[in-house]
Amino acid sequence: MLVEEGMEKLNQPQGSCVVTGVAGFVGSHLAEVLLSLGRRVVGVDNFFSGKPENMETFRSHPNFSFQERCITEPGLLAEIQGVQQDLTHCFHLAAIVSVPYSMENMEETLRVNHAASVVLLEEARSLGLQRFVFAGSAAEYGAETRMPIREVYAHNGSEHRSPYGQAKYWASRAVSTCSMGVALRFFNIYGPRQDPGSPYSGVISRFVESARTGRPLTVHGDGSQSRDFVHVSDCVSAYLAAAGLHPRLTCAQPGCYNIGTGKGTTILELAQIITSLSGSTSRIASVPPRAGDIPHSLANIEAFVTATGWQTEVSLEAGLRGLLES
Ligand code: UD2
Repeated sequence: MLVEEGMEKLNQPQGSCVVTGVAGFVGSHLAEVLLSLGRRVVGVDNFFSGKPENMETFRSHPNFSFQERCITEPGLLAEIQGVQQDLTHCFHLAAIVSVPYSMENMEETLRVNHAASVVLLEEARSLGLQRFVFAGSAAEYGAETRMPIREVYAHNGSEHRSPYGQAKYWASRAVSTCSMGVALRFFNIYGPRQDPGSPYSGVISRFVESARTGRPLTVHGDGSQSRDFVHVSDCVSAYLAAAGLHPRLTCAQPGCYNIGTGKGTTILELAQIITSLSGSTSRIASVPPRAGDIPHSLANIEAFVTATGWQTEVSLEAGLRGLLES
């Protein structure tokens, strides 16, 4: 649908896009859609957590080129522009993505997730790019208890629970106060290619893998904690709208926006939906609560919906069915 609508725009002059973190779960989906809309994409990744296989569907696309580089390298965008002179957009998704890793590597996390992001933003501005879109996070709200969470709830005095949340907040603040910057604060993203491999992988990827293999779905605590699960394809649409590249939606004004569904699901409900949809014989097992877990996380998405006309299109049930069938 998105691709067909985009085809109408193919004859218009188009610039190239940089996607950092292109070998990651979300970055790879974004690159795929940008290419299908006729954009040229320069992907950047250092494979710290990204994987070459995530790029399989577009690695040899004629409009795609890849730079195995680290975002902390100064002058990165200028160098890319030296080769690809028509850069118009930078989607900055590369980051240290593990919250537990950030706890043990605070300095590195602040350097990569905050300092390098600000340098990249400055470069994008001085090179005259039209838009810099940043992957922020619900972690920027720290221990917030007011639900649903509005963008203004994150502020300089917020109590962040990890260097990851702190760094994302500082970077989002810098991006959203720049005249070409949009920071998107994503809640719990799920979808194809999300790695189920570690205890801190997204709960949906873990539960789907367990249901498939007949292992128990391990629910931390009583399962009454809830999250706002948003499908990766809706996140990609949000990126496009933030950049003014969505064929149907209005371009977002610079600023900071929540991206979620506005609907909460408890972890116990989630486990039940997955076992029921999959027809799995896996049982649901209760394990001790996870240290540092927040009870609830729910986005107020009014700001982005009003700014762009964006709506989520994939219900949790449809998204889970898709994952279970893949
Ligand atoms: C999300 C982000 C994290 C950070 C954080 C900020 C993901 C994958 N992680 O962490 O990067 O932005 O939000 O608040 O989006 N659970 C189980 N069993 C499992 C795995 C998880 O019960 O096998 C529970 C877990 O205890 C938690 C909930 O599921 O209550 C969600 O866990 P998660 O790791 O998917 O995501 P979250 O919200 O902790």
